[in-house]
Amino acid sequence: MQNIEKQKFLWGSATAAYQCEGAWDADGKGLGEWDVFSHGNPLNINGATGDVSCDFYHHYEEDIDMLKAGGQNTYRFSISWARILPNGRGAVNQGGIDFYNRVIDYCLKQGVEPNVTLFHYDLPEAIAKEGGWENRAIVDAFAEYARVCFTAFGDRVKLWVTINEPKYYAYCSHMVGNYPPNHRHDFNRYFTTVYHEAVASAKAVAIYHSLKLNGSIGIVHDSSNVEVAPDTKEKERVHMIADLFYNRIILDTACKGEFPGALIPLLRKYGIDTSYIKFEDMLVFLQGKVDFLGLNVYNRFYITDYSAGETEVFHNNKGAGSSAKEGIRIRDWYETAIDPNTKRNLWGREIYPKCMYNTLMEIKERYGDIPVYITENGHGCYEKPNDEGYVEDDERIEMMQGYIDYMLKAMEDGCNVRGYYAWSTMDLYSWVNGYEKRYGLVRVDFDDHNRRYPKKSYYWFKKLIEDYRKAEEEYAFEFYMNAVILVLKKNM
Ligand code: BGP
Repeated sequence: MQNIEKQKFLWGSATAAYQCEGAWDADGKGLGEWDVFSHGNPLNINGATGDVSCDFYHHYEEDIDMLKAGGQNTYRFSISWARILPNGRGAVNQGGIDFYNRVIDYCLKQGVEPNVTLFHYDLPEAIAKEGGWENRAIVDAFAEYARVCFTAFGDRVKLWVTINEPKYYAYCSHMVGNYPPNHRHDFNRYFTTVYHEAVASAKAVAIYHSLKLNGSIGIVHDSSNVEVAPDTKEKERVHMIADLFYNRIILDTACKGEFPGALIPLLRKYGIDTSYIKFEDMLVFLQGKVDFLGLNVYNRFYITDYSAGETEVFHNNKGAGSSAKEGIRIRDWYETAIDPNTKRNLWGREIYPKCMYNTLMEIKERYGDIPVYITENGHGCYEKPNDEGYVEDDERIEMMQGYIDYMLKAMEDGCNVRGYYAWSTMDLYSWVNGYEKRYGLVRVDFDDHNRRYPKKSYYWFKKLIEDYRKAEEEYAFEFYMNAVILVLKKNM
């Protein structure tokens, strides 16, 4: 299991620390920003917390067993920074190290490749209090944390991710305002955060490479390939700005080691602060190029010309309780377009499987043959189990099959995709949406000791993996036979 390069396609599923672990104050863990937010901030509109969640902390063996029995050979999870460094930096918490050692060792024992993310939204409160990602000091704190993790787990973990969705995280924290520290429409904070995340990620990549641990490291981007509605007047301009805003600030720095130059004049023109951009960071980007790209694929970014009105983001954390459609309008830049031919989920997010293909082809065109993992793809919905606790989630199956078919098509067309992770391994805390919005392949009964029940999608995914493996073997056999025939012919 240790040599990813020689490995077969990885099929697995994913979770994140705050969303599934629970045990929020166990074994020396420090306070996280989400612990504070979920305990009483009025903006936590559904009132749920990750205090217990599905209690992965105590159920990890059961979850990994289930995953393995479902034919999955990889598990993506994240480390809680505050579990490892309760104060964000300085003293290391042995309780945290021990927990992740147990999880990693159990994965390896079961033949499941761990894919480990260092930061998935859950900032230690101590760092948040210093200004979090807005404060340049976080770059060194993150580097210190990354080094502790590489040193403790790098002998066994061969797939690392620095940061999960730097852009979407900054977007929710500073544009939507639904994630802590809950700022709204704040471009200065948004760009400062994204920039510091990009620098911190590049630094962690460089540290990882310097340690020569014989694995690979990447970043996970929430892929929002920009598509412009056909009747848009200023197609090129709109596309260029949105692509800088959404994608290039992360992808160019991580994959090319270059900060997208066009962004600086754009920000200045609109009075957005650029003082945090340092000349010396350009070297950091160059030295911190990723080995692979992780893509969380949910939707595209479909836009048109700005029409009128102030900058506004539209978001729905109430599901069926709200009719809001996910979108944005940025004064003088662009706004979300509504495609009348596509469906939306109950949280107002567009369902558009073809964005999987379009994203992958765009990555290939821009960044060449870089290995890509689909680090998340899934479908959030309300669910009702039958009397046996079984959920028939046909809607999820249909949706995910569509995305996977487009992934396979992109692979046929030359995209270097190495693995796919369903979001999520089991039901878990869906951030501000709470627990009603479910994503798991395995149902969790939060009211009955967190009992696990595989859903219909779990069995569908298992069969899909089996069929894929069979095809892989047949192909390998055919390839081998053709090679034998060729050698025989040559020697005749
Ligand atoms: C991704 C995040 C995950 C997960 C998923 C679903 O952006 O990386 O943590 O939550 O989206 O989003 P949500 O739970 O908000 O519906």
